[in-house]
Amino acid sequence: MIRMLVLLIASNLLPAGYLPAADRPNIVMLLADDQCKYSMGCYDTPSAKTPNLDQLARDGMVFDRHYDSTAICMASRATIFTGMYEYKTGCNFESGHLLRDIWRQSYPMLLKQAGYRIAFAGKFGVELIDAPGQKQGQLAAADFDSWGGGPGQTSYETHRNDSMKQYAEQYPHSTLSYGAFARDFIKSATSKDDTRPFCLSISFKAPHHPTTPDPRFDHVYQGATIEMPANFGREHGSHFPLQSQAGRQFERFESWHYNDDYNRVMATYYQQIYAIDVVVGSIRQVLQECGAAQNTVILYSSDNGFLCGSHGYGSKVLPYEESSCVPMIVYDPRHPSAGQQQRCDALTCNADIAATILALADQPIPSTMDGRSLIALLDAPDARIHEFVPLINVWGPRQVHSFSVVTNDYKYVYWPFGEEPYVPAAELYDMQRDRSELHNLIDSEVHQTAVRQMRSLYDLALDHWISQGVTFHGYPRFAKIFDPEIPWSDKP
Ligand SMILES: [Ca+2]
Repeated sequence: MIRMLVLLIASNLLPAGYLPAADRPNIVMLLADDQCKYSMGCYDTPSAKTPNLDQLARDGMVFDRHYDSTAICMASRATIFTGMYEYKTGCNFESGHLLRDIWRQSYPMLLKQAGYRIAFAGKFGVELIDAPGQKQGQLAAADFDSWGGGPGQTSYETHRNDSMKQYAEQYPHSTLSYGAFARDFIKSATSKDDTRPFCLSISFKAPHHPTTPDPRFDHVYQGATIEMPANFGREHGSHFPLQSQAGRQFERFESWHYNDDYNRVMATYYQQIYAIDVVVGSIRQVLQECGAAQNTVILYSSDNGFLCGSHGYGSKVLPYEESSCVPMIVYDPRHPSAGQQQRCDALTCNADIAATILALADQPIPSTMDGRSLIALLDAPDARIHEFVPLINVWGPRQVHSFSVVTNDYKYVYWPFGEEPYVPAAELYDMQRDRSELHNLIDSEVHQTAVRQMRSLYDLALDHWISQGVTFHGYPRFAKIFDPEIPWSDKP
């Protein structure tokens, strides 16, 4: 076998960097949609019933400071696939689709080139176009060896997801259908007929609105009492700038009934996550049965977090912790960290996922990627891989557009909108002492050194946008919009 491989490499029949399958792990990348951290036992939420995710957390490493650099579905998914921040993918709901040239540098495509068998199921979240501005995009179904993905938001009703119809009778609710897809794919990919390692990516629709829990789990949270976060309610958001109230996040505190029916709303949200948890358990079970458990790395995260009444807001997009800082677990059974119940408080982000997957597959990480491999943190959880991470929002009403930088110690938020009655605003939060973001320190005398330091990192982040950002889909105009030195009246 080895001799044959040497011959194949010598004759250029295998891509550069190819290693025997046995030396490279399989990879399972699991992504929830709109899941906040206070929905999992392993993130200090005792009322959340997530036994399989908690077991994965104990077996692997839990990341406590993992940010989605854009806290909304489409842009975050483009970043997860490509390892690049939104201003380098040019991809968001109101901006435009993802260029095929950029998609070719995504982790699924690079793994495919490297000899991996690749599969995707669930909400794909982006569409591919050949040139900037093209309105109608396509899914990447043909690029995958196995495809259970769907366009747009997909449906909770399995029979409505064309590529998943074969599971509809047994699993009418989509969440469990993705578990069935995973089972079939893993069985096939680990059969003797295929010696390639595999990369399986599943993007659940859950727990995204419209709230649609699988009725087979109605019993799980019956009679449960859900604890409220310490910063729950409008009284804990009065220090936020007016801009933050201009989007739908503000009214959803009431229209989604966090204010007057918290227990029921959260029990239903948790019930949707419970079904994901069941799938996580079943995937680990099938990996065990197929003899692949010891050579399969599992990653778990969410495309954005969720404000479930914190500060009197609902939903996502805003730069605050509940919306931007999300669950992240990495379990590499081959690594010495496995089973050590380790946690890591280093700053990490969604752009790191692609870099991590490439590093696991022993592939070079393209220099265009902003992400860093998390393997360095598995090796040394006290290490640091980012000095700061940008938090971007250019979606929704202009009032809500914001650009922020977060470090291990602080978060600096800038709101440029300055049309009356708004005035441009900035915030500073102490991430070591005030993770609930209850005290805006921007005007605190003793914090002015920190303000200046964070402002210079902000300037660095904006310089990166200006020098590296795409020149299409409207992204260049943010160079001026996010420059705090330019008055609002001079902004495009
Ligand atoms: Ca989402």
